[in-house]
Formats: sequence, structure tokens, C-alpha cells
Amino acid sequence: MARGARSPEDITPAGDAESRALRPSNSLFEDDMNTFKPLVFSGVQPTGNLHLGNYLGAIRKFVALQENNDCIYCVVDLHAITAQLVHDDLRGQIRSIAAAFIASGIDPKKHIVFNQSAVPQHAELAWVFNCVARIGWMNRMTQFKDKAGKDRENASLGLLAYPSLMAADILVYRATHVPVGDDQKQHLELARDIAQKFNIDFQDKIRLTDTGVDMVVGEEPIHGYFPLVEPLIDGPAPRVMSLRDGTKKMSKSDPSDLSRINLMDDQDEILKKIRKAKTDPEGLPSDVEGLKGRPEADNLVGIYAALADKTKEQVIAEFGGQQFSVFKPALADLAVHVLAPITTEMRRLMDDTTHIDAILRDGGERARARAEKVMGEVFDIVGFLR
Ligand code: AQP
Repeated sequence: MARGARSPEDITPAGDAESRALRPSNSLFEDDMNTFKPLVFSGVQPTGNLHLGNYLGAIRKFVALQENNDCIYCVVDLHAITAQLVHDDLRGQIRSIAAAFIASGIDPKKHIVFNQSAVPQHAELAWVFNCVARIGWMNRMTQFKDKAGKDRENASLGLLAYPSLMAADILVYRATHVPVGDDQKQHLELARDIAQKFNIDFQDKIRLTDTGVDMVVGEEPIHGYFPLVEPLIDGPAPRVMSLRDGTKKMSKSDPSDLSRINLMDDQDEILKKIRKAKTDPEGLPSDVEGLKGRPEADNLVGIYAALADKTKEQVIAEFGGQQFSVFKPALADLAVHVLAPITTEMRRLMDDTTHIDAILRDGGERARARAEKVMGEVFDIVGFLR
């Protein structure tokens, strides 16, 4: 942890009366480049319909964190062309993610909501990080292996370099905390490795340019420029699984629409998908231990817990011993109750693209102001002439 930086404990979700965290303010613009101020950053790819996994694993946490922290939430459109180059309606997809952020309760005035391609410094820093990161690091990423499949030679270079751009997304703001689903954990570890290698390789230059922060890496004190980001992954549903296969992640790209609940699904679709969700023949166990080895049951209990803001233990205390014929309708009612207002608001916002575009433009300008400063210092550290 860097000296002069706040500890990750300062970053707490909403509702924690003991929170010592920063209040939202205009402080994103304060000139305090010599400390690591707590700053939350996260992004969502505009690659299709948002689903319950994206909502519970990411967006719901974004909303909670904005109460006590400065936050930057990004529609990561540059990432959207890594796996599929040509999209029918990329602009529409970008707007729909922004609409989901706002409909879920993110305040784009107090915080920043924008699309990644509006701030060219993401791509600039990603290039520097491509030269910091090693090919072996990228080859080990499970998401790359999953998405590239057997034909790795034919995957885009962008798909391989995806985690380097993700590190740049976060570090171009020197953000310190990143709420994500469990599937992104490995990419965040890589972002820490990239920051650490940059800090160590350039530490003399960082000192010479009078930038950076005294920090300890392992046992060694160094003067580093980038913080080592902390992932925020906890909660009862850090990895929401497919409704058709409890061993597979719920995903936008799953060919079966029955595998996921989309944020734009109507009540009937939600009821049908939960009714058809795969389960085993037994009812719910009488304690949480009994969910072990039963991925589908565990997943549905986790979803209920996350939607109800409860622990799995509390859900089992209420439904333990009951059949799925009792639990599934209760889960479906809860899902409709939580998601219907978001869906309605998303539809309303999507009808007014001028409003969404204005929010993204304003967010982009404010994000760029911060990113330009950081990138200017990176140019000085690396030694580019500007
Ligand atoms: N199943 C999930 N459970 C919990 N969190 C999840 N996230 C995604 N799926 C789950 C989290 O949502 C955020 C945004 O993800 P993304 O769209 O940027 O990329 P992804 O992780 O690749 O999501 P998908 O839905 O699986 O998309 P495709 O099918 O295109 O790969 C991230 O914080 C992610 O952790």
C-alpha cells in the first residue's frame, strides 16, 4: 500500500455508518497527482443484452459504491470489437449500457458515465502497457483461452491484448478500486502486475519527473506512479451461473436465451426462465453446507440472496427443506420486483437518445480532463517529447 494513500477499507458500499470514505464531490478535478486518492472505476462492454450476472456482479455494486466514493463508470466500446469486429448497431448497444447504468441508479452528474472511445488516452496508455506486459502473461488469461477457443492463431490481436487495455482503462485515472464479477479477477491481477512492472522499471524516471508516490512493493520501498488496484468482488453472487447449466457462467454470448435473464426481459419471460431453470430432484437443503456439489441450487439461492440483499444463510433459513416448486415462484416474484422498474426506466431512456448522448458527452469531457493529466505525466516518465 502506498504511503499517503488511503486503505481499501475506506472503500465501503453504501449504508455503512462507520464509513470513513470520501464523499462524492468535484474532487476528481483536484490537482493531487502525488497521492493515490480512493477512486472507483469499472466498465461494461456493449456486446449485447445485459443480464442478471452483469447486474448483480457489477452494476448493483456500482450503485452502492457511489454513495461514499468518487466513481467513474465506462461503457468500454473499444473492448467490444475484440471478439467480434463488426456490430449491427454498436451505437445502440453503447446507449443501452449507459441507459442501464442510469436506470439502475447511477448518478451521472455526481460521478462520471462515458464511453471509452471518447477518451483517446485509454488507447494511448494501452499501447505503453502493451510494451510493459509480456506475451506469456496474456497467453495465460483464461478469458482469452475461452474466447479464442481452439483456433487461437485466428483470434484478433486485440483479444489477446484485452487485459492490457483494461489495465489502461483503470490506471489512466489512477483509480484504486474496481468492482467486478469474479470472472474479471485474473484480469485485475494482471493490471496489478502491469502497474508494478511499470513502477519498478521506471522508478528513477518517476522520481526525476517529480511524479508518483512512495510505496512498498513486497518488502521493497519504491517510488511508483500507478496504484496497485484492489478488486471489489465480494457479495452472495460474484459469479452468476447459467440457468441451464450451473457450472457455466451466465453470459451475453451464450446461444441459449433461456440461460440468462436479460435486463430487458418482461415479466412473462422472467417467470418462464426461472420456471424452466435447471435444478436437481431434491428440495433445498436445511443448511448452506448442503448446497455444496449442487451448482444449480447454489446458483438460485445466491441469486435470491443478492436480489434480496441477504446472505445465503438467511435465504436457507427461510426456504430450507422446501421444494423448488415453492422456491422458484418466490425467486421469480423477487426478480420481477427488482428488475421491472429498471427495465421500464431503461426503455424510457432509450427512447430519448439525445439525453443519453448528452450524458455520455459530458462524462467524456470530464473523464478526458483527468486522463490528459495522467497521460501527460506518463509521456514525461517514458521520455516522449511533448
Ligand atoms: N455471470 C456473471 N456473474 C457475475 N458478474 C458477471 N459479469 C459478467 N458476467 C457475470 C460482470 O459484468 C461486468 C461486465 O462484464 P462485460 O460485459 O464487460 O464482460 P464479460 O465479463 O465478458 O460479460 P459477459 O456477459 O459474459 O459477456 P460476453 O458473453 O460478451 O463475454 C464485469 O464486471 C463482469 O465481471
